[in-house]
Amino acid sequence: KDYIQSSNLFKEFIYLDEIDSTNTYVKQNQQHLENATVVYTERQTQGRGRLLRKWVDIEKGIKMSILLKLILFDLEKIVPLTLFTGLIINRVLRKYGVNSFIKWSNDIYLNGKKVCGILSELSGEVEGLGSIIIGIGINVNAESVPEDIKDIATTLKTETSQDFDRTRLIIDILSEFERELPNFDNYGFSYFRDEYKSFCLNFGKEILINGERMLCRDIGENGELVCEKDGEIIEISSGEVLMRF
Ligand code: BT5
Repeated sequence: KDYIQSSNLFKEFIYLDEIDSTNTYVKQNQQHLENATVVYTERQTQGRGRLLRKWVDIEKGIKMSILLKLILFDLEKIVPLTLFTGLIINRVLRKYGVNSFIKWSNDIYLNGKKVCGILSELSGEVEGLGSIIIGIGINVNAESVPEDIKDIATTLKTETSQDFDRTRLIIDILSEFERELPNFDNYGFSYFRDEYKSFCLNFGKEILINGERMLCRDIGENGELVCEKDGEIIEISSGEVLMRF
């Protein structure tokens, strides 16, 4: 509350005990919500990932969505905003001493397992009148994750044996996001590219995109994945991982 009151950007924080999905909630209620409203829930019954995938609800975590009305941005900058968000979360976790990395485009990994996912959704048709909803799910203080995802997912607690103050973590993420947003707005993703690259797990590795195997060579100026396949360079835009309502 104190942070929200002193923040220039984030002024509204909505706490829900339980909801289907904070992204869905924001989408359905956005006409009545202020720019930069943060919606947080303790439990999601139908948490969503990208491309109709599910986000499994894990207790004592962070599940929240940020609504940004697009008046501030043009669409070209919106696309890498998700990468920016991942970078901010990775930076904050590292300040806590967590040895986290980014998996392109916007997953945070710890010891080879996913600890955070981000779902950005654009809504509205006309440029400048739409909005972006950035959904953030972080597995924080749970001792374990459900059996069916235990090979791919983990929690901060499991990996570090530490308990995290979730309020502090949320404040740190929102503050860092707010502090760096002007740089993102002025200079775009390229301002953060070196930092992103230094923590990106995909370099020099083979990755599977739409069933095709490619070698990841670089991260481009706008956050695109620069890949090589059969000697040919292919650029994959993070836009392809964005979803539209
Ligand atoms: C994501 O999708 O990683 C985006 C997750 C966004 C979740 C937040 S929570 C608040 C807001 N409200 C929502 O409804 N969603 C957002 P994707 O890259 O498609 O990854 C989904 C995949 O991650 C699944 O298919 C599983 O393999 C794995 N997964 C599911 N739940 C997980 C969890 N809790 N922790 C780690 N991995 C998980």
